[in-house]
Amino acid sequence: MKILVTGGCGFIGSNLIRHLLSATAHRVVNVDKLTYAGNPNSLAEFADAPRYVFVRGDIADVTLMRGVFADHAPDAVMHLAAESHVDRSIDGPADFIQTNVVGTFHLLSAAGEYYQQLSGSRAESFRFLHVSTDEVYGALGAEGLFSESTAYDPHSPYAATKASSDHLARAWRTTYGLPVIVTNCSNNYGPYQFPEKLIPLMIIKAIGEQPLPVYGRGENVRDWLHVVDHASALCQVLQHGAVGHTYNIGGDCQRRNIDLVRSVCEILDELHPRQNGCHADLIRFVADRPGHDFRYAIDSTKIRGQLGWQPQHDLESGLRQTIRWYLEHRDWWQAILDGNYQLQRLGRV
Ligand code: NAD
Ligand code: TDX
Repeated sequence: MKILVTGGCGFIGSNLIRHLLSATAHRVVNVDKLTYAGNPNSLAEFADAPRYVFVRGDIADVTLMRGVFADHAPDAVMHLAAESHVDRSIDGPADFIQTNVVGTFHLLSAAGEYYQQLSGSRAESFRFLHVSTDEVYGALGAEGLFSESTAYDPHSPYAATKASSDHLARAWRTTYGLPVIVTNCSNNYGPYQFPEKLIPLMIIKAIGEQPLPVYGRGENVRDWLHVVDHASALCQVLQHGAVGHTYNIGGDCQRRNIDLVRSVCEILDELHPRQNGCHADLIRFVADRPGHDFRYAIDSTKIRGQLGWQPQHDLESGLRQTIRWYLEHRDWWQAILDGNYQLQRLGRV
């Protein structure tokens, strides 16, 4: 099968492509605009792989996307390209609307036109997998879980644009018959995550002996899933998911932010001890995020029961492996801190 992955130079996309090229026989066409979050270094080992093609491009460029479909004739789309960071969406929502809403619209249009030209078994097996987030459901109080039938109630500009893109994807199925499946996943962690997100930010700041900024009192709760488990869930849904269905993906692993940050500190105390004191001494409570959703938690009964998926990583060992990865791959994140990856990705150094 040839799979068109969008956003494949990002955190989840690069882990997904690594999984597709290492654990399956699929071919991959990766379309990525290379925004600040797109980093070809994350896929450096596949640069010349025969089953991998990289196209630098914007999903909002419908002419380019039509050309990609015509040239590469994919059997499926896994759509991950997005602006993904909540704090950035608060400071500047325009890019989020442009990529997540307008970009998804143009991608769906190009995919819909391409799908109309397919026939027979190729049309029957074609899938458009739209990858989304649990943030579309809003915030939970102390009790409850998000299920596939929870009403949408997005709060941040990021969540609102992802909700909008989910609705567009579903509309392309009901209106134009595009075989769409939607997934909504909880917070991911693991290797190659851009150091603006909580876990890599804390690891890198702690290694650099810098303050660890925890929003509010650190009581907000997130439900954590290792990125490799997300990748395996996406492959399972692509292969066996029912067209028109939604699958929630999560690791049944809720943690208060402060407890998670303390765990990161404890593991670092062991793997990378400070000369004086422990890493938790670096924790600082800072101003809260505006509109900060209190708790996310996913009910993943459907994907576990209907598709037989289950995560392979528990948080303790996954976190330890992730911290080890950041300690052993300083080059990857130091280039980001130095701004050099921007030049590397443009082929200038
Ligand atoms: P990321 O920010 O690490 O990567 C996004 C990628 O998309 C980058 O490579 C970027 O260059 C590319 N991109 C951005 N705009 C583009 C455009 N207009 N055209 C082409 N490429 C473009 O994001 P991520 O954390 O890997 O998230 C991937 C997807 O998964 C997103 O759709 C996100 O909403 C969703 N998601 C993320 C999480 C999470 O915890 N990170 C959880 C659930 C769902
Ligand atoms: O410095 C920080 N301090 C802090 O306390 C940062 C960056 C975050 N936080 C808190 C805010 C959240 O409660 O940690 C929690 C996690 O924050 P992020 O890593 O920014 O993730 P979140 O806002 O939960 O969104 C993530 O999960 C859902 C991804 O960024 C989204 O793309 C995904 O859809």
